[in-house]
Amino acid sequence: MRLSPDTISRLPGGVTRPSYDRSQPIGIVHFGIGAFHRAHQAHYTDACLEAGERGWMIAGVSLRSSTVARQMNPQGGMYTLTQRSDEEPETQVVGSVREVLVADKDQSVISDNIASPDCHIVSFTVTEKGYCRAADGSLDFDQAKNGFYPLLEKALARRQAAGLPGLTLLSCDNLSGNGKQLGRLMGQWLDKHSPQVATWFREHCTTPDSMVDRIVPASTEQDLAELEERIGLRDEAGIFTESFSQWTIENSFADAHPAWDKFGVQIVPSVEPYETAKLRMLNGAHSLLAYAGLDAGYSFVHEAIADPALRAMTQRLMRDEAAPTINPGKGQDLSAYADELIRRFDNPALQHRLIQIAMDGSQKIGQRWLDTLAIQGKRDNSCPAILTALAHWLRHIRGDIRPVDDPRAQEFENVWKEAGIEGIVKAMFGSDGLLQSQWKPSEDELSTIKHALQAIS
Ligand code: CS2
Repeated sequence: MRLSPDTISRLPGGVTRPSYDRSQPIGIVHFGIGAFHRAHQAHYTDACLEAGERGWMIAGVSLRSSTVARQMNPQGGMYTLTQRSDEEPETQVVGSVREVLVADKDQSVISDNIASPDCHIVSFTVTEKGYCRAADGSLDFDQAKNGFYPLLEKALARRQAAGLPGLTLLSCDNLSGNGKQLGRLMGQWLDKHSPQVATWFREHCTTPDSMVDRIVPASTEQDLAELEERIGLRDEAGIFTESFSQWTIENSFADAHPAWDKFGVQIVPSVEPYETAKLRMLNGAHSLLAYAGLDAGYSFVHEAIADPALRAMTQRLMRDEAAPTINPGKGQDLSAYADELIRRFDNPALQHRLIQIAMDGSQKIGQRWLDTLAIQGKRDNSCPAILTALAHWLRHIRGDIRPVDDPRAQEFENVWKEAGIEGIVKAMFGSDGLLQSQWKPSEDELSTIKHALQAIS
């Protein structure tokens, strides 16, 4: 029997469930309703609703597939969230999502929701590639026409015409200056397609930066079967995560927002120090563990981090290479942060797959590794852990070892074929290389990567 509003009364007592009215207005439209959103923003919003706030139900939007809609809509938008640690798993039902809409077939409902006076926030977890940036960081209009941009343009135009307040567009993706990037890219889209809306957008809407953090492995059939065994109902949309959760948002809202801050969310003048620490230390370490860990034959983060050589390399990346590039905010202790990250990576109950982290490397390594290299390079400091990690990434994208899930996979495979092991490092990172960034590698750095690559090939 499936989890749904009609069946939740059958759940065992230990599983908490929403007691609020779920027919109240939709205040948030969320693009990219994957596992991360459900473990994070929707969970904080559920806590606000449970505490008696009204008007913050979420309409989720899937941009690419109808899978999540098929999982959640028959359950009335409900799903369970299970926290896994070394203690008994803790499961609760989250009720803040009303329904899941699919971009290409529910366009008018999505637009109605955003254009409604009840809506105050449009949020995003569309992953790095969902912002449709060209290699130089500007908007790639060709890609963007299949993303959220045209939908949002139409809905914003309706708000403008109706004289409604602007919206907070809240990016919750792992990009540096995620809000600033969203504002810039959305502005570029509107300048080209609706200059009048562009002016209104810049005057009335805001795009706060935010740092989001919670490790959320993709759920497996085994997870769902065990859950069903434990709670007596089948939940096709069940999410499994760690107990840790963090959200820091720049205090720049266009309009009302849920009192997320009552549930641990920090609303601060600038997110930058938290965001850079998270991207360069947590995500930077994750990507290193992914590529080097897969090459060492591991499947999960907790296995890779238990390997003494990989553990030492991870510590070096976080403490010696990334941390010195971060200006800590008030009360931010980067060494304690690194300790905590290692503890989180060690959690065997999470079963976080390295291959999940390895995907979309072309979109990730800029803010995770190359920014650190750029800053350390200017100081004449070398970063052996990141350079070794780059060698593992290059090996990964060769395309003949394991499947490469990356929007640029084909391009990379072709370059590998042309350049071979002798030329690949320069073809990727040299002055005319495919991956242009702030980091201008020295000859020494290029040859360190090449030697590391030869050693693992
Ligand atoms: C991971 C992140 O898949 C990845 O690239 O590094 O999803 C990571 O688990 C989250 O950012 C943690 O907050």
